[in-house]
Amino acid sequence: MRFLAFDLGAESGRAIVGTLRDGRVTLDEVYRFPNEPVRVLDNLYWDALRLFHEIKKGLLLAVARYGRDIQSIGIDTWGVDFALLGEKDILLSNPYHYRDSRTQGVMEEAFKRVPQDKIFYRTGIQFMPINSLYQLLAYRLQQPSLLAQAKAFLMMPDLFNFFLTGQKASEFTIATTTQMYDPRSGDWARELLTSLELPSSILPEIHPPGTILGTLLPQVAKETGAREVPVIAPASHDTASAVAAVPAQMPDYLYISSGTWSLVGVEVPEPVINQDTLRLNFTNEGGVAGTFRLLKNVVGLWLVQECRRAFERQGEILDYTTLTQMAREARPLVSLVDPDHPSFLNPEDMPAAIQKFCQETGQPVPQSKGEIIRCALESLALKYRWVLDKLEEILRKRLHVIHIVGGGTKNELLCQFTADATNRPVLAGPVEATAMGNLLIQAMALKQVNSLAELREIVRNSCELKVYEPQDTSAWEEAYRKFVGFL
Ligand code: LFR
Repeated sequence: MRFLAFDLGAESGRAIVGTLRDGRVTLDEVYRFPNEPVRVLDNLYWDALRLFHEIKKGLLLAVARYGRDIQSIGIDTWGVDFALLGEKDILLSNPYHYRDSRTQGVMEEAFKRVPQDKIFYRTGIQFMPINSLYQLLAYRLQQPSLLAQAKAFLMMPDLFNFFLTGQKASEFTIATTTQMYDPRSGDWARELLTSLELPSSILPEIHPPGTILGTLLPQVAKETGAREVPVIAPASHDTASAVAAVPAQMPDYLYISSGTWSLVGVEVPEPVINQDTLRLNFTNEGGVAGTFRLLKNVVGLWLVQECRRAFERQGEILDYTTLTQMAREARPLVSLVDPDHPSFLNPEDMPAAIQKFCQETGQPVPQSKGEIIRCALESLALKYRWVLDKLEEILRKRLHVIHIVGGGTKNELLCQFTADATNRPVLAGPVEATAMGNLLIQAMALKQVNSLAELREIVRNSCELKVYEPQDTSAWEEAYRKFVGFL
């Protein structure tokens, strides 16, 4: 059977056809398109209509290659961002990018009205200024008349599903990223929203991952040559689809979904909402098959992506392989940064921000490109170690092995650093975990896969895992002691 997945990340989107046969899934990327945010005056937006256009183009190309074989379509995207629709379902604005600066200070405004711990005990979600809750509050504080016109709130994948099917619905995993969902009641946290004077009437009904949302609208089918196939909500949050496809066989593992962000955590049967997770700012996002994802957002390869863009602006176009090679040749463990320091969220010049952090903390300032990238990669690995330590503390058990999935598995230096910094073996792969999860959850909805365990078995049968054993751990232990001083 064949399924079509759209996986939209903060840098690019892809249309991938997956074929499930004899307990294995094979992937064919039929289309890849850039997802470039657009800065207009002081704000940063997603180009939602362009993205929908690209989705239709991907559909057209998938149909051109596979014809009537495609059984269903599923979309996943990054979390937290949303669109507001007004009368006659028009977009009231281009959806804002989560790195837009208008949410600065909004979280603190929210705490004045509802205490921070109350928000956490209601939602179980970590505090990040990018959360939809604070983005929606920013609308109320800064553009109240626009918010008053809103008839519907749709998270990004929900928006595209609406454009494809005409059905307004929300999917559970993406809904949890808002910090507006109450995992205990299984509904939007309406009381919390009311306390913040936010309308909950605009929120659509929430469906579990693997729900058939509707069928492709006739006009979209006509435009693309597709059949009127079902549109299925996979785990609509990209990280949830990726975690579903972690090829783990044994319990007690840590996963890292590695891309622009590194999402570092464990799968749990229910949210862990207590003093520890509040104090350490961990999150409980929704997962597949009744699970939750207890994790932490670590600023991931964003650091390297932004350094690369800065070098490009200085006239040097370097690919990731070259940059990583330069880092490999630099001296180890000289200077370290906290990757999640607010100064790295969206700096104008990432290498300069890294240098500034080192200078202000009295460390040698990395000078060459290799030194800067090495500092970023080592600091990421040490942050993973910190998250691992804290999770073991919260769960009161040892996590024996680390699974890294996603695009970041291609960075072998970072995989090795992760093994070294954590003193745990690392199993890397698959690189396409998100697409695999998306496709196989569609297969689950169509009764071709029976359980999450079977889904993971299919992933294991469909990819090679690369093993990294820890080396040179004493130097990393020493570096870790220094690193935690910067947090
Ligand atoms: C990863 C991701 C993270 C989310 C961040 C922002 O692509 O979805 O899980 O916290 O993007 O939406």
